[in-house]
Amino acid sequence: MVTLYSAWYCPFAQRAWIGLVHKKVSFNYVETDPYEKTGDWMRVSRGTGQVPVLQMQGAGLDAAVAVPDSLRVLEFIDEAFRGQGADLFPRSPAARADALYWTDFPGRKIIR
Ligand SMILES: N[C@@H](CCC(=O)N[C@@H](CS)C(=O)NCC(=O)O)C(=O)O
Repeated sequence: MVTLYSAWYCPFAQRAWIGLVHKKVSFNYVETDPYEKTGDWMRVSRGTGQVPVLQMQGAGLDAAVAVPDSLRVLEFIDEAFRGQGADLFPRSPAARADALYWTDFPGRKIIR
């Protein structure tokens, strides 16, 4: 079971959301106000208090996992659902490093 904690207006959450759709992963969408730092939310988000967070259990995983951060979510689902939907990142190490650099660029240089 896959759950995405998201906020509709958040470009980072939208990135994770688009990745799940691209990979053809079924998921529960949980609209969340990340600025309301309740105890539950801080636990779910592993202390980050930020959307997106992807929770997943079952489907061949040895343990349940909660993944905060949009880029980490994309990397995780690309690996966890390898062969399902389209690849999100290239397989070649050099092309992959380049794609990760540019995927990370907006968060580093534009939206801070
Ligand atoms: N580096 C994070 C940034 C996520 C982010 O900045 N999310 C904002 C909403 S767009 C948030 O949750 N802000 C709440 C807060 O910082 O308290 C990612 O790529 O997921």
